[in-house]
Amino acid sequence: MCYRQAMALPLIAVLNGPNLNMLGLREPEIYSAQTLDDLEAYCAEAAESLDLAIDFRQTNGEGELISWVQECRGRAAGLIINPAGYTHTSVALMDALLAIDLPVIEVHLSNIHRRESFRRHSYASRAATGVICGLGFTGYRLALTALADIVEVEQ
Ligand code: CA2
Repeated sequence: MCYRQAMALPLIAVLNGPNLNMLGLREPEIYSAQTLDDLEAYCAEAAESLDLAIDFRQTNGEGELISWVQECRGRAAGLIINPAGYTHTSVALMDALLAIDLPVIEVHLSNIHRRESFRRHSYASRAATGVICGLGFTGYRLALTALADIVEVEQ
């Protein structure tokens, strides 16, 4: 066993907000023809290649999403979040993200700047270290890559 394997891998929480459980079932031209399970498998494979562990979750509830963000404190090394519709509405989620003192990458499957004007504003972005949008599943892999770099520098 190599030295790296003997150590606990940094944990990255990958949190997904409302309606992302519908991935692959509707609007494939905007989001993806692949499902949320496919996205989880894609992230797990990317994380393994980067020596990261992930905790991948989806919820339709704002309160549950906020509780999961709070749980990251002291548990995770970083957070990837696609807040979905709460991106554009939730001051409470923004406050939770600001409070955890962790690197946060905000990811959107679609390019929120090419769509309706209400999607251009993100409360979550005020708390994000970085934002990736419009690249589909690839955005999650890029977010994991960025966090692998950030976490390594912090160690
Ligand atoms: O592009 C993204 O990832 C979004 O966060 C997705 C949200 C949307 O409200 C944001 O503006 C951008 C919507 C998630 C809904 O996902 C669905 C997937 C398939 C079918 C229906 C909804």
